[in-house]
Amino acid sequence: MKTHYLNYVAGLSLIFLMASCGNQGSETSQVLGGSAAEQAYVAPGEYDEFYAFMSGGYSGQITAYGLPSGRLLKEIPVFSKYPENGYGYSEETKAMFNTSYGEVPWDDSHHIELSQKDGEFDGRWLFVNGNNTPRIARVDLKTFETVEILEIPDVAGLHCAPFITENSEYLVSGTRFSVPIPQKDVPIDTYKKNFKGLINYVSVDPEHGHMELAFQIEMPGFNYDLARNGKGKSHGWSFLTTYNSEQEHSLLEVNASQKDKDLMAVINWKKAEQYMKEGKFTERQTSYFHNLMNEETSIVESEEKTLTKILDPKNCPDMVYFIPVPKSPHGCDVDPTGEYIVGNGKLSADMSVYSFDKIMKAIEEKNFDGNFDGIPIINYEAALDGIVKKPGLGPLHTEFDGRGNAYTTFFISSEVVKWDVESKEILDRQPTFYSPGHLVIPGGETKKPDGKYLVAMNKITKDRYLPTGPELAHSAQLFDISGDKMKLILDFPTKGEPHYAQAISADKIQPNSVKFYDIEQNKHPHATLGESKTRVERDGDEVHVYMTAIRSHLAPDNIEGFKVGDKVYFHLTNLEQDWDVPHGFAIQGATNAELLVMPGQTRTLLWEPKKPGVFAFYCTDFCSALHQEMSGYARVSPKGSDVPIKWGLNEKLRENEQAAHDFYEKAKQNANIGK
Ligand code: K7E
Ligand code: CUA
Repeated sequence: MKTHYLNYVAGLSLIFLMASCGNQGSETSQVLGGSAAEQAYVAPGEYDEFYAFMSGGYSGQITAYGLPSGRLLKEIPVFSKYPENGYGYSEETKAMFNTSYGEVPWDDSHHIELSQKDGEFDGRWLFVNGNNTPRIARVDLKTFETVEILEIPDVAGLHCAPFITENSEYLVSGTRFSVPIPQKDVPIDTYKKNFKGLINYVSVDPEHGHMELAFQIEMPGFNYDLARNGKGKSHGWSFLTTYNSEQEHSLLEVNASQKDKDLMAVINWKKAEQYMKEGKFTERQTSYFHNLMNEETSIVESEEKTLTKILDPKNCPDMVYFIPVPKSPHGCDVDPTGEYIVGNGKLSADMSVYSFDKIMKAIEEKNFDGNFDGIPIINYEAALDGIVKKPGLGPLHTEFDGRGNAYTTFFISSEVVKWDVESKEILDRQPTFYSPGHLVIPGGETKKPDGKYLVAMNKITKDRYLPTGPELAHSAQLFDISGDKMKLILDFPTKGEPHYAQAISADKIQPNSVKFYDIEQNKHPHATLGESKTRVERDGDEVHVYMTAIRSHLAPDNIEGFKVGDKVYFHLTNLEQDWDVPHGFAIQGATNAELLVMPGQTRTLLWEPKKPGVFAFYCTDFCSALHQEMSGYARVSPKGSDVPIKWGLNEKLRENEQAAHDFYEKAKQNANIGK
């Protein structure tokens, strides 16, 4: 969000600084009476009504909160490696970070999109963008795990992403920075001649959710900022705000704010589909990665793709239009009926609301004001439904309550403003503390919002929480919007910097939540499906340890014969078939991470012993009363030593599978060991 901040001209920044330093804390303590606290109170043992999924901004991750309590339920790692559970460090998940730039272990994520069916959330998947290395990720909401990441080629900064269509047909995105396409070594001041934009359509497989780059539309070299797709009557259309129609390449905060209006791109994607079918595209060689978790093995498979299909508006009439929007727009939001499209100009005093019917009529009547690179510019007045006059300063994002009202955040004047979509009349305004970016109403961008709560995600929190050094907690503020006036009922800190969030009724997710992975379905090639199959195998310098975990021991727990310079792969299978019994694995000298293995799952940690000795390993998750006993030893001998590979658990160390088998057969008879 600092980028937004920098975009404001100096004068407005000053206003903003003054506004946010005011001592407004005392005001809220009055507002927050006992009844407000009660509204956000979820008693111990009770569940929240909604899940809220917040992007982590520069953390690259997603966090899941309960609403209305604001309780943090989970951090879901997506674009950044996560040593807490080994995501991105385990051999199975490393490939999730493959890109055309090599391994990229972090990113900046802004926009969450839940999958939709008929314009409503269906609770199946969660999509989020990677901003810096342009990518879109998919999280499976049955497991809250990132299962797929698709890179988008030839774009720079995938901020404008991933916006979903009403049946999850496509995720629409646009390039934030225009660049030479294909990339080439040219002087930066040849921007106008050489730099181009792309709008990307990624299809989503309706059954499995798999993403595929369907086509890209070549666009003028602007900055594509945010988008929404039509719904209901406007289904089949996309609306994208852009800035820098000046096509400047330096000091954008001044140079990209010269014109009174920028342009909103309006795309008829059904038409684009038709042109694709007719073969009106060109193909270009490129490079991008598609990383997908194989559901059977639970291993990420990574594939480099080399071809993309491009539609050029010049060869595809009636597919792309522009509409003038107020200066330096940000959010672009479509109301639940699909009729109204709100364009927020950050530097404009007013907000423009467009009518889909009027846009269609203007197109039909060719009511255009010239064109940009051959793309018709629809007459502003002809497309306009009305203007929200003087709503506040620095409008960013708008959501809807399904009762005909819109709610817009104002970054500079630090408030949420409620207004009537049809009459454009302002109905209420409530201060936020301070400088909100996005806001979210559960289902607030769908056809059926659940207009009970609103969460404003704030950028500045001075004086709201105990200090935590130079960086203060980011903050969300929960409003009750069920009445005429919005009512602030809760502050809660957030992780990273949330940009967008989406919230969904818990009953769409809770019943499908997976309790454990079925071990019978575990097709991991290094899975160990039973303690009797545990073993250690050497293959040159590589050693594979087929290890299992069940309360409260790791098997084998004594291993000898490792040598300095070996690459040791610990393939740990968690044999539990019970809810919430992960086992962990850590070994001294490991320089990557620890593992957290879910019940029924197999995960692999690479350990490269550097010196001789005996090293302890243990379970890192306090899994039972005897968790502290869940440990073992690995003996490392010098390079070139002839100490043989041997392993065991409560037995004389053995060297081969037959010995293992015999041991466990006997053990079973004695019923000492379960599996
Ligand atoms: Cu307004 Cu990146 Cu959607 Cu930040 S963005 S707030
Ligand atoms: Cu398993 Cu602690």
